[in-house]
Amino acid sequence: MDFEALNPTTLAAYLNQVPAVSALLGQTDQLDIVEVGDGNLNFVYFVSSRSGPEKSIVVKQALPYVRLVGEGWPLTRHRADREAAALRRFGELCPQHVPSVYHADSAQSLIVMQHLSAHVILRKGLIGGHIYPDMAQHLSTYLARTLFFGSDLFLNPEDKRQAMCAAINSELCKITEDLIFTYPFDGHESNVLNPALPGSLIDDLQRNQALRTAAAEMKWAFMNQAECLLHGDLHTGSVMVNQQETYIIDPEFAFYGPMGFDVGLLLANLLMASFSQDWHRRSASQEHDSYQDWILLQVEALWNGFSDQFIQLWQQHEADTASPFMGRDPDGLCAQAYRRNFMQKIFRDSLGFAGCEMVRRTVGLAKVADIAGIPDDQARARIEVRCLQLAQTLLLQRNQIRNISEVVHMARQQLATGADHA
Ligand code: SR1
Ligand code: MG
Repeated sequence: MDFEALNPTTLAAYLNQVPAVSALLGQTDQLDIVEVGDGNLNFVYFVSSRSGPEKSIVVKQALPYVRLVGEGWPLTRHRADREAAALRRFGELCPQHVPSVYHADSAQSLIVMQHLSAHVILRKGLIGGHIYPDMAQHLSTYLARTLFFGSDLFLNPEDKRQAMCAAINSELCKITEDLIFTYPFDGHESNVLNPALPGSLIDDLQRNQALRTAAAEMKWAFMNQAECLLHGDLHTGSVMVNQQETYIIDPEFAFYGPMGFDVGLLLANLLMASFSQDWHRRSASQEHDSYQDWILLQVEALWNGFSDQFIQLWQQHEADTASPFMGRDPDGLCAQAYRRNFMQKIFRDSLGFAGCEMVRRTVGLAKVADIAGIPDDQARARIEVRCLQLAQTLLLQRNQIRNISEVVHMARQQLATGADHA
């Protein structure tokens, strides 16, 4: 069957032919199908059986363009293959935090997967002021397992090179190179600026040599540090949660890149979520100070949990195989020093990537609902200023900042004093 952009009617006919779907939903000619996608790229359908609505699946289809912009921004459907492969790989490495894939059809650029019907998008949950007690721990486990087991610290290097070639995702990497690392800093016409943002801050993004250099260094790292298979777009809109569980969805940007990119995007989106509570607190007329700080505590817990688990996996693997990455090391002290430096490098990269993500979500094309959803330009600008100031600090001081507590301390300082420009 040639590629066809499906709609609820044609999708029902299609799903009727898929044995894996029949096995899950039973009588598949009685389906309720609703398009629910609110992402920037693809179309997403919830599909349930009319006779048993508790039986449901998600269908995601990539069309040959960017949904956010329409047919004026063509994009091949290759990303659906990348996403299906990444979901399967991450599902092997961390099944408790990755939705199951039931069926993938490369010709239709379509994936049928587990419907997380009892979960919400983390970004929405955070905007709503909800606490998820295990979320940071779950995310750190996902990061530690996918990043460690996907790297040369664990894989046979030949296998890793082969996997890397198979995972090339050039078009989507180019989107990231442009939208995160280039356009926000060069005043590109696709940027979207809040008119209430002070011009001096925007000028600084374009003219501050140290800042531009730092952003270019992060772009270079993104393009050249093929350390392991990444999710590639790990913001809080790519996470689904409830009080007990956490799932990581939407890895269509997956590619072999620097570990700190996945970590940094999550850190940045949590920091922006915390800053945005200035408004959500006010608009809801609630006292949310401790909630704002709860999010900052998740920033700390996420990094510390990731770092501890990554090192544990590494030590355990080397103990099990008696084959240390660096070669024989009788008292283990050299390996210990190497591990310390290795984690420090991921930390610095994470801060640099977090800074770029915070800049692009503030001045670039693709926003975050936590902040973009604030209707009052002045109130939004006060939060955007904080984002830009912290982002600059992270980019410029990433090699001096010693630990995640310092980052959280800086964020708290921003919350106390940082909005004077707006
Ligand atoms: C046109 S795509 C814009 C953004 O949406 C995706 O979720 C990625 O974050 C990308 O940068
Ligand atoms: Mg996405």
